[in-house]
Amino acid sequence: MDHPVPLFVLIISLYYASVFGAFREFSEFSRVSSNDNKIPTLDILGEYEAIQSLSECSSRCFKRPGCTTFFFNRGSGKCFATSSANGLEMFDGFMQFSIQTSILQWRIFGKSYYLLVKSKLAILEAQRHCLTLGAKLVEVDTPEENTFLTNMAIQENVDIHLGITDAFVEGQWVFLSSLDPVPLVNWSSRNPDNYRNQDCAGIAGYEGYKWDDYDCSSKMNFVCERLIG
Ligand SMILES: [Ca+2]
Ligand SMILES: [Ca+2]
Repeated sequence: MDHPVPLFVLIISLYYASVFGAFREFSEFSRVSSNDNKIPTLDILGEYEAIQSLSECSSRCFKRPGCTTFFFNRGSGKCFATSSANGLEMFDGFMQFSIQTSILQWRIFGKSYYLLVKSKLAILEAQRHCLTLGAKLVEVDTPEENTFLTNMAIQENVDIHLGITDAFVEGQWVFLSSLDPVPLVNWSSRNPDNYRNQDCAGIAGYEGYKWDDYDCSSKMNFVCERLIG
């Protein structure tokens, strides 16, 4: 039996590191060097003091719906989150960063933001990618959330990973981030079949958008989930 338990332990510790380390790994933005030493005067969504790092400033912006760009002054620790770069004024020490448009497609449902990532990765890489966004691989808590995700998969014509595994105890499905038991399932009629030790799962178009368990090295599209707040 080839169980990828160490990988999952790694994922979980990475997840907690991201929660307590306040989003160290944001990388989905780029510098707009033509706007060095300027600050915005319009469309400001948040103005923050005593910000320790660029990633902390970026996470303030990521948490504000509508934020597309932010301005950070490393020296003074001041950070502006804005929805535009309108009405710029000169102010020494600031740099502007623009968030990549792919990151702006977060959808709101219930208490979370959801981002469909249209790139096929194995579950470990998918979880890593979500972590860099201050999020986790989507974990379904309610039937309503499952319906929301199923509809997303149907509309976008994709299969998506779910943040669950039974790698620890065969047949006992738990959330990747907490190891708590999965409270509801939506398996297709012939799954989970654990064919050749399948310990990861997702919403599968080829199973009528019900859940299928599959090998953890399977590459699929995926959804990152981030709590609002
Ligand atoms: Ca299994
Ligand atoms: Ca299966």
